[in-house]
Amino acid sequence: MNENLYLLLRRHFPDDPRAPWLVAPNGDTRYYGDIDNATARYAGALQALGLRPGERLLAQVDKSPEVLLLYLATLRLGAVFVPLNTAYTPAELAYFLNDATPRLFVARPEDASALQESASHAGATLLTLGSGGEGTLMDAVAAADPHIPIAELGGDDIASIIYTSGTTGRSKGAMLSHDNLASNALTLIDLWGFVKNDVLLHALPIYHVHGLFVAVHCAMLRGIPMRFLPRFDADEVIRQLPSVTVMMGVPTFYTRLMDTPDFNRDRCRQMRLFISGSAPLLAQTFEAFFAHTGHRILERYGMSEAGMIASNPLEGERVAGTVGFALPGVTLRICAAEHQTVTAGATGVLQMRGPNVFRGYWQMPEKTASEFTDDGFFISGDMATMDGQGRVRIVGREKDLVISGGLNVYPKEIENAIDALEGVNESAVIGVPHADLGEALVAVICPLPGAVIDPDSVITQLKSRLAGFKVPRRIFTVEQLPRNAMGKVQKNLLRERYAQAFDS
Ligand code: MCA
Ligand code: AMP
Repeated sequence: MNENLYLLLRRHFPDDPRAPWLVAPNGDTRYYGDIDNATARYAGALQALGLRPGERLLAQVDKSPEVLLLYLATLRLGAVFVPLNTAYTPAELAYFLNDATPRLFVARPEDASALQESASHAGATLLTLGSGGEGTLMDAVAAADPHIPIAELGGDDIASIIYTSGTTGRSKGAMLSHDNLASNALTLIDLWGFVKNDVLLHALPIYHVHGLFVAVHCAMLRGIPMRFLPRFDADEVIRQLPSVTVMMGVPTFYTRLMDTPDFNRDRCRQMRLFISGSAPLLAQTFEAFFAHTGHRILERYGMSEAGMIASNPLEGERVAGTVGFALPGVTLRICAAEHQTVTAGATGVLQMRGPNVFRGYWQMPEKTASEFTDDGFFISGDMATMDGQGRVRIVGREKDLVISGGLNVYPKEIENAIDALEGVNESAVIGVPHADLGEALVAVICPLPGAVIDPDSVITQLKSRLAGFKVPRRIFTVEQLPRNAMGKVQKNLLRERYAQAFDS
């Protein structure tokens, strides 16, 4: 049987070709009945440009319906879709191009000249796609042969590589198979009770598992429309709420909505479900949202390496501060050192096994092996507890990771960039509480003797190298970083010292 995910999605398209698929804020609508012809043409273009099964297509493009067609066409061809955060700078892009070695690289038209050299160096053909559907990709699509067969694939074939940052400062590409994506989405449409008359509000970026796979696959497997916003904008979301039934978001979406005057119970009257994930949802946000709207946000837990892993129930109690139970088919356990399972309620590292768990890191077999136990469980790096009923609470992270507005930042990468600046002896980057973003970055810099650090200049220099969300929002200078007896920087002390950095 051909296990190409595109075929699974296509089997669930509504019978009515005029069933809406994507509806833009201005009402422009794309229809389910047009997807198959459009993606056939895109696939014809990609093949003519040299893309073969198993080869990578790297895309750093603004959110638009065309990007979803590009993704679906890549699946059709059996090639591997590699989406990248649009905030990455050309310097960061060079790394991804050299690591993924894509056959094709699709960039925004305005970025093309800055990226051409890196693309050529990596052996990739550069194409452009603008948010209005303009660019050289579309010229190729217009001229394409639309009669390309759908690639015959097994479930283990790789559909996508999602880059996640790493503790060493080097990003790793998590390889997700057609079966990983299909099994997770099939589970979620039942678990979250998607029905034919649902409408999904889509305000997430489409370069992560959350916005691209969880949201889009759930909608397409039920054949329902998505209100497709270019980005999260609280006013636009509030305007759309009366015409949708389900929204997926990161906690920042919910705090921003509550900070907006027009957001009230009446706007949410016909909502069936608000889902939150990618970062911890504070119990106070959960309670405030309930008081504000009468809705209990359904919190779930996921990772790029495993899609959705645990979820609060649709029916039954949604408990603030917990992420609910393992998804059907997923086995979770909490382990202490040497992978011994701890007793119910005790804290340890969350490990998982199931059809959702990825096929390894792209070209990093040793790293992959070190993140799995001998009996095949993936070690998440999240600290958690599980009660006697199997309800999971994420209580911390073993990995040195900050999650800001739902985006992951590994401090090591930022420290490396700061340490390379003139006058810096060493630095430590931490995440501290931030009302809007959950956590925000603070850099504590120890200058070289006699050097003076200008925080504004540090920020300006970092912005030219790193994506904006990775640039610390506050910079402090100290004479010495606190260290323990082993010489390790005591970040817990720094987090305490700067805990109020963003209190207004
Ligand atoms: C933007 N900025 C940020 C962030 N986003 N700073 C810190 N953290 C952020 N998340 C900075 C920009 O660099 C810019 O800085 C300024 O904020 C304004 O940028 P803008 O693009 O206008 O920001 P925004 O529209 O307000 O975006 C905030 C956001 C967005 C809506 C929270 O970041 C977002 O949509 N986050 C969701 C991410 C997501 O989908 N995560 C899922 C991955 P300056 O002004 O200095 O230039 S995790 C995942 O997939 C797993 C599987 C899971 O469990 O879901
Ligand atoms: P990413 O690498 O971007 O896929 O992010 C995955 C990480 O996000 C997980 O390992 C967790 O640390 C975090 N995460 C996702 N969902 C939640 C949640 N509901 N509560 C707490 N942390 C979460």
